[in-house]
Amino acid sequence: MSPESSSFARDVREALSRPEHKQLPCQYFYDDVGTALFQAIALLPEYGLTRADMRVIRRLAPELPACLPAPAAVVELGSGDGSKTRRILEELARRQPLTYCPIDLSASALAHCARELSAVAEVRPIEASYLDGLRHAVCQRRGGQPLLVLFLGGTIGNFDRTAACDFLRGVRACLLPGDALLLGTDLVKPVHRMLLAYDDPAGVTAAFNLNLLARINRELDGDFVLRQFAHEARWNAHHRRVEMHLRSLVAQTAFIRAADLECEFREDETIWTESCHKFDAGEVRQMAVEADFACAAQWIDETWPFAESLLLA
Ligand code: AVJ
Repeated sequence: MSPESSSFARDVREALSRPEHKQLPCQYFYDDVGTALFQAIALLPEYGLTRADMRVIRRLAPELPACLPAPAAVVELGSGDGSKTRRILEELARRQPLTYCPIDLSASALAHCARELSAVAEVRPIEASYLDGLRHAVCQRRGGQPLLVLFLGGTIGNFDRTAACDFLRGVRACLLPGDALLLGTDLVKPVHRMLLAYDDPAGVTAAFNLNLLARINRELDGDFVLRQFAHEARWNAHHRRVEMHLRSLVAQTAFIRAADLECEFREDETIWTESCHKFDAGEVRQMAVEADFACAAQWIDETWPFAESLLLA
């Protein structure tokens, strides 16, 4: 077994054998099939998030150089979508040559990103988790030159609110005054709009969610019968998040050989697969201050409320 699939096996085992709510970590959505399904989600009329982020970035990119000390390096948490990042790099590269360090656990995502952006910046991919990768990138800093960290796309919404604050503090602890973080967050909108975005009528999000079980079958020799699970999106008003679940339609047992796990499900029991927290713009500024950043600017899309916030260390 590759080291990658053995940590997958370990996490699946831990997550599916807990006595409380079964919960799978959402980072495992993104194998090749899951990545392709997410790209399809981003094209759905019901899922406006990715297009809103692109619009916001198109607007902010030309304004960005005037908002911060000229960074010599841009570090992206997640290898990102080439087109959003390109906008930003192009504007910053007018002032001085740039190093671009995408951080991702997926080597193939990093390779794709390097191909897309090597014409705009010197690409130095870092295969690591976000904070480990960021620490590594910070060590490469040349002669006190400032860094800009990108965390786009609203991925921070996958963390619980306290974990999101802790994460921002973790990022801040790696940075020096003069460094900056550009942070994307999806904003609260009418509930029916949010639910439709995570339960589209064509069933693309359902396929994305179910692919997690398909991936366990493929990589960990599991025997989940996918037709006996249903995709479900719920709005949790207390936590202001959309939760994705997989509901077991019958009482059943699944075997996952490579995780050495026999997993029982009651009828209607769910596996909680993702949380997508929604914010309001003031709350993001507040979180920034709590993590010892100053919010220098915020750009918001009006059609699909989504914010990019520029936070200065
Ligand atoms: C990539 C984490 C921003 O939370 O909206 C899309 C992932 N999940 N549809 C999100 C996702 C279901 C997405 N992020």
